[in-house]
Amino acid sequence: MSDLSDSTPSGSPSPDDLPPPSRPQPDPIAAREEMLSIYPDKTKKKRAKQLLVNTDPEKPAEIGANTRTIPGIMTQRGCTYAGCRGVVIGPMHDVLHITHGPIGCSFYSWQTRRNLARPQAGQINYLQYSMTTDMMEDEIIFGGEKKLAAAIREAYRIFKPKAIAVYATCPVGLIGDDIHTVCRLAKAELGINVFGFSCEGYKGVSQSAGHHIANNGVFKHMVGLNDVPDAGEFRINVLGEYNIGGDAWEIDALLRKCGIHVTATLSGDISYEQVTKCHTADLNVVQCHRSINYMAEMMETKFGIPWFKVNFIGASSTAKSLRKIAKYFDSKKLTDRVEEVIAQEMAAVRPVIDEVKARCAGKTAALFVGGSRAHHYQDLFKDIGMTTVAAGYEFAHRDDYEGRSVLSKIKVDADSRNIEEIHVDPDPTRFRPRKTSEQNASLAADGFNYRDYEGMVREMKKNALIIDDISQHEMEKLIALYKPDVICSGIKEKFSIEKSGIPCKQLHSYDIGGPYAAFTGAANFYKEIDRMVNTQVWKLVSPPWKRDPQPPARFVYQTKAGRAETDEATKTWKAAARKTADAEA
Ligand code: CFM
Repeated sequence: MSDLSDSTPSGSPSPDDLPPPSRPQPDPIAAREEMLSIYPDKTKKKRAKQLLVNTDPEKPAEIGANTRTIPGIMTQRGCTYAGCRGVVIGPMHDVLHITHGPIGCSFYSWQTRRNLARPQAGQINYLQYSMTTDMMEDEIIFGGEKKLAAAIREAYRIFKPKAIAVYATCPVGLIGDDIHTVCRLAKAELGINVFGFSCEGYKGVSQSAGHHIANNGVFKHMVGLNDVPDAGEFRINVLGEYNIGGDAWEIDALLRKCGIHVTATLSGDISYEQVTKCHTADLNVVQCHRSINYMAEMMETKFGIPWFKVNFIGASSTAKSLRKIAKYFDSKKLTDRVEEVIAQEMAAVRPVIDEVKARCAGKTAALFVGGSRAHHYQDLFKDIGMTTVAAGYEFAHRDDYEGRSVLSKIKVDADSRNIEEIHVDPDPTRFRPRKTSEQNASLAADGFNYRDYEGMVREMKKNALIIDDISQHEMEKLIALYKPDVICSGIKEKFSIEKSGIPCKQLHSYDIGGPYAAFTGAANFYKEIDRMVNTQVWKLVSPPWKRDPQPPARFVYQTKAGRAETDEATKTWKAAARKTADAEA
């Protein structure tokens, strides 16, 4: 049964309720084999673990995730510095962010992510600036600590911020600059909060390591500095929401309409002050589990704030999330208000769904992005009758695919051991359980779960392809074999996808679109996808490699049979090239 058929959606529709894809689908096992067939044996063995067919959604198979990308493979991933400075802390708009390193890292993290900020009156916004120590050869050879100290002083003199965060890039770790001592001394000298992050790009296998480092630093240096709670009832934090394209504003407005007060959104359009008092809230809801589950856990241990997973992407998922928050607070007033708001919002969204669904049902999508959106956005597609035939994360861990029940089984390898796990104890004076054990028991009896993330795989259709850290080669094969109606990914893949005649929706930046969160955002997304999958323009695309094909590459590692096959393909290519040349002469 589709939850969107009545006025009170309770959750996202099951993938089994979707209309069958209108185009015949390839055999997923053969498709997987074909994607893997080009790799040399060792690479193939490793990629095979990261490329699965969802044969039993109820019992997700073990997937290889959060391991190093094989050199030579074109990956979508970013670096640890990007995950720390760019993703988790970068959006804090009145913290001054200084990148300690050569100019490139700073330049490429300068307003490349659409984490919008609209500071309140009297607040300041430093996000338009890119500050760096601009390390040169001298500092690489003789050390950059003095230059960093000078940069902090200079930035303080000009801007007088409340806090300065310093980020180490690769060379800083290699030469051994001690940024933490520099920060400590600057903090004593200037009397403001100054702290550093050892988030060198190479620290982990992807930006995911940077999330963890950022969570640790924010928790150690910011959370808990201000014990004065906000006024207002039903105080929550929204964790893992970064206000891309204005999403956090949509969520905030919706919650306010319900009478729920957001103390802090970590980290979407957030001020330093909000971070310092987020431990005074009564509940943490987690939108992006991958980037911030560490913070949710640490806040629960130290301050007693429970957390659960929500999803404000998709109309039905948003309604479900609101209901769960209302259930947690156990107030008739709040529950009634939430139902009223859902009814109002759905009345506005339903006509859009009906209209769009009529044109989109049966179409297919493939999603390859980040560590949470490849999952969450499937709900938006389900709402309009579209099936996700293949999906994967860039840098998620096994729990984001298979659910948190596998957490204890995840092997700790050398790369993950590299990232500090900070030990947290209950705060001697400020630990305060938000619910009594009787209240929790009654919630549990009602089927209510805390710390609940079931992961992506359970919500995907049987036999869908799950591909972790997809390579460019696998993407090209996927396009050739599946011809999805739309692919969601990022800027690095966008143009090769579109040159293949398939529209690409960027799910990192939303291109120039958004917001897509909550009810109004969902309607925006449905309309955008309708436009993209139903336009005729993609049929007119003739990619340059069709007109001017390149000779097939012959790899040294290929087997005799494989080499013969490429030689044959080269012969065909030569003949075709000769024909074109003759025609032109
Ligand atoms: Fe979380 Fe994000 Fe994502 Fe992410 Fe990111 Fe992002 Fe993302 Mo780009 S925090 S994991 S590291 S939802 S920047 S706002 S879109 S890859 S899927």
